[in-house]
Amino acid sequence: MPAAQHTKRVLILNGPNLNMLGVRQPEVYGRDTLDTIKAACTTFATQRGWTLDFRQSNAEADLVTWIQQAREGADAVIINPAAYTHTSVAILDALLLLETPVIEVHLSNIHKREDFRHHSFVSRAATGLIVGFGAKGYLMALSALDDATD
Ligand code: DHK
Repeated sequence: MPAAQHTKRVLILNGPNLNMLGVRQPEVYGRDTLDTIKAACTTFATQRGWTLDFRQSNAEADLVTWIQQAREGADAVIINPAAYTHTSVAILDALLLLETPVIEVHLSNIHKREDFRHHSFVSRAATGLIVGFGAKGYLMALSALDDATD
């Protein structure tokens, strides 16, 4: 008998200032709001029968706690750590606890920007990265999970 399959649970985490998308440097981050991105991701996930938990926090501690909880509560994590990408060993260490796929997303192409944005602590824990495609990057990350383990 095939093993019982459970619904894929995807956690999408967003770091500081991403709650300001739409008004925040639209020439860099685009005009989509986080709510619009959440709606598009929810539609994508629902079509596949996945559950989606989409969160944002300006606090590093929230992100670390949510990542720790994902050990039990999620089958895949998509994360845009925003500015914490370039500073947070704590978020890296939390992500290293996970055995699930981890996809790092950035709206902007961080390698085309200031030098301090070129380094990501988080990438050491990432299965893959999607950068520079704006809001579409979130859907590209979800799409990458289509083929990942159920
Ligand atoms: C978002 C941020 O807030 C910046 O601090 C990062 C990232 C880039 C993004 O492109 O999504 O440097």
